[in-house]
Amino acid sequence: MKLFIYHTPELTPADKMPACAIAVDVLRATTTMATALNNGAEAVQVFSDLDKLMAESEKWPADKRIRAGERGGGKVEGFDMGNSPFDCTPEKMTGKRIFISTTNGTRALERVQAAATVLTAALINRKSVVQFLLNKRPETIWIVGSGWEGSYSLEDTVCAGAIAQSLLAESGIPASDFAGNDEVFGAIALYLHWQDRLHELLERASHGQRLLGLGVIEDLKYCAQTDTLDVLPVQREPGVL
Ligand code: 3SL
Repeated sequence: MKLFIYHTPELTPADKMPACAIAVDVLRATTTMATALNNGAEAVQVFSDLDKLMAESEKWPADKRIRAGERGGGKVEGFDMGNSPFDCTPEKMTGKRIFISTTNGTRALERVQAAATVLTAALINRKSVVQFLLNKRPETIWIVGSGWEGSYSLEDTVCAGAIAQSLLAESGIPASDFAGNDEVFGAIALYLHWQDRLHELLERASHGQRLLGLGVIEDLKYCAQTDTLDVLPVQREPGVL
């Protein structure tokens, strides 16, 4: 196993794909997706384009679908929900297909959806992702942060570091063989420094600040929890987890 971390979709190599790609958007898309699947959603279908989402979801029975749309942190008008994990209750999710489009997270997933195996990860399901990787041992793994409109984000890098640190410790692979790029060491160092204060880190992060400014407070606490859900979002067909 060799791990590469890319901070944004724009920084991922355009001319190749790894054996396994993991899209991360801790605030909040991949946290919301993990919660939706954990709470009984039949599938999560991901779109970067809102019009395509509308057209595809129209083909699905109305009582079996939920349209989730977020732009700039807010809910898109006319959608059933925005991008809060607190909207993903078992009552709302059970048996439903979630058609979702968010500003950055869904773009990151689309960027790597041609990889042989595609997962999404957040802090809340870090352990399930690490366990899957330890069992499957893909030759190359990319963790791709969503960032914010092309810029680096602390929360995605700390999650990449949390995965990397655990995988490195449990795989027994020497660090020099395990790390495919310098970003791996940087992400592990960030995680080790903040591991006991992840909520504080998320509050300091620029997107955390943006969400707090919108009055989104509890979501940050929820997204900062580690290893709380035993759920593994795996792509079963392009764009569908
Ligand atoms: O950028 C995204 O994909 C979202 O997760 C942003 S938000 O947390 O819903 O504002």
